[in-house]
Amino acid sequence: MSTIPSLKAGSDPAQMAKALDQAGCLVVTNVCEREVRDGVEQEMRSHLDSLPDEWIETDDPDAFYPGKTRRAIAIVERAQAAWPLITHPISTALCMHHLGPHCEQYQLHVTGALEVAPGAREQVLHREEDTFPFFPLPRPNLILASMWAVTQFTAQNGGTRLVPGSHRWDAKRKATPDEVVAAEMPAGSVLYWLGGTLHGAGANTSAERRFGLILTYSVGWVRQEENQSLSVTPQTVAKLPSEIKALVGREPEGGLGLFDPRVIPT
Ligand SMILES: O=C(O)CCC(=O)C(=O)O
Repeated sequence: MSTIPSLKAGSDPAQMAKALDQAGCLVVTNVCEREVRDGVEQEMRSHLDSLPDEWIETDDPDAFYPGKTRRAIAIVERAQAAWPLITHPISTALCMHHLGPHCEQYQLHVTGALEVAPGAREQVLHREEDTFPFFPLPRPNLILASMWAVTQFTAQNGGTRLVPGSHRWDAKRKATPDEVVAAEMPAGSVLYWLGGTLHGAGANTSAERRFGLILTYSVGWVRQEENQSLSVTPQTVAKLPSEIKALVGREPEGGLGLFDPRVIPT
């Protein structure tokens, strides 16, 4: 039976990086205060609740997101409560370890609130790096993903399912049922996984909803999955702490991403 390593917030960052490297996934508990979680939920609520009913009630079996799943992106713009999580020291240390050696500046790749309601089926297993299909598996590591547990994550309520070790697999190897494990974690924990690790939301067979905040990071020289230039308004950019400004693509990556600040002041 595969397992997902789990460490407490105060653990040695080198131990966290090693565990993540080995298993391709890692849970860290006791990281996010209730106040921050409530803030994220409050700021994202109206964006989730205003999604068209037919998006939520229709379940196309081929769709990437199952029915009864609400998803709203643009977290930098919409949820200031999440800003400290974007640059949380644990995420920063893991990004520096897993992405830092391969780029000058890593960046935010996709941000979103993901709510899995009772009755949702499981999501197809996939790799974050499947959007870069041009390299054979196992691909070079280009992405680090995090999922902040705003509510608790359980095997019953749609907790993310992962396949530990699959970041090292070639394309021929398929996961067997006993290799797929649900990340079970109390609210306030964070799950990390590498861009090559197979994962997907679980089915929600419980009576409670599962609410997670996904924040992924990529090396600065690939195109971001979420177009941050169109997701963050210039008014919000002006208010951003410098570390987040760099992550939304307001810093050149080597010779890439040039701009003239007289066109749109940064
Ligand atoms: O909701 C989850 O647990 C996983 C979400 C996911 O894999 C995705 O959005 O790509």
